[in-house]
Amino acid sequence: MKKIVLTSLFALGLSTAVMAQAATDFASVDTDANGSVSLAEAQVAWPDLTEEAFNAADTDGNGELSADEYDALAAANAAPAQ
Ligand SMILES: [Ca+2]
Ligand SMILES: [Ca+2]
Repeated sequence: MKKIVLTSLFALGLSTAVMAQAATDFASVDTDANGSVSLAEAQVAWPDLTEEAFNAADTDGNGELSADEYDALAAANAAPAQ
């Protein structure tokens, strides 16, 4: 499942668009500190993040990203260009 998510994120071209973003660790992005990252919170750190990509990263479909879900999204976006 994770590989499918990462592949879809790369397919959306996010990996290169947000390489220069700073402060993208989970605690910084979770600005209301409720333990999950909403789409709005994620888009502060990742302005080019689409709702489609967010939903793809939200593997349990609860509308917010857990730390694990967010880490997978961040790892996909932060991965070195191939
Ligand atoms: Ca939050
Ligand atoms: Ca979730």
